[in-house]
Amino acid sequence: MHNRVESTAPEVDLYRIPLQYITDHKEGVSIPEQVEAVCKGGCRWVQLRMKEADREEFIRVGRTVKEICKRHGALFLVNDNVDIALELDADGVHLGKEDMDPLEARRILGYSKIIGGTCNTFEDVVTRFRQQVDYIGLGPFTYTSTKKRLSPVLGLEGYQKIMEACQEEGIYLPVHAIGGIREDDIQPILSTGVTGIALSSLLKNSEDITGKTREMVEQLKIKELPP
Ligand code: TZP
Ligand code: MG
Repeated sequence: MHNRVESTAPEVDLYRIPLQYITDHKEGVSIPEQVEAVCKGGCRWVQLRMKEADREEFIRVGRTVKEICKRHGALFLVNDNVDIALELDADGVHLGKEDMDPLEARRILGYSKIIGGTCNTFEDVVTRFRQQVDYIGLGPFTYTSTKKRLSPVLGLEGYQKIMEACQEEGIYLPVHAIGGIREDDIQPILSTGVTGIALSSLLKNSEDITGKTREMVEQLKIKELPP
């Protein structure tokens, strides 16, 4: 089931891009190499997340990643930092709870950019919806070492409850499940009404990043959406 409304970023229908790749440090596979590999596998949404990088390095890597995304027709979003998203003219920014208020980010980046926000509870979803984000990352599904200071895990039941509450309250927006997601989790998670999946370690740690991405794209192939 897909919940569908117009995105505030008018050019893109985010419901049609159900796989997001989130970069992470990996020995032996640079971030541009990761991005090239997932894009070759059909991923069309990349979030550049570099928790350890300073501004200069983020921008340097960001320029290369943006170029790769552009060549593949993939969205390029920046994690946390509105100022860097602006400097790189990224397609958007993903904001955590400690980051800038999405309404302020919107004022700075404008209406053509995509603004996403992190949520862990239904109350978070209500807050983000009122802040007019274009999509939310809802998680973590289960434990993951990719993120420090992890919020309580949701499990399938958590997604079920939150997605039901969204429907009851008429809250419709693209929702990407995130955190510790493996191949076999995708269909059960989608059955709760979640509209997409954000992956980092499953793809990054695969021996064949492109092949694994292709498999995930296939699993996430969207069916015809209602008008
Ligand atoms: N927020 C919650 S989990 C996560 C972020 C950014 C990273 C993705 O997790 P995983 O388990 O590596 O796919
Ligand atoms: Mg953040």
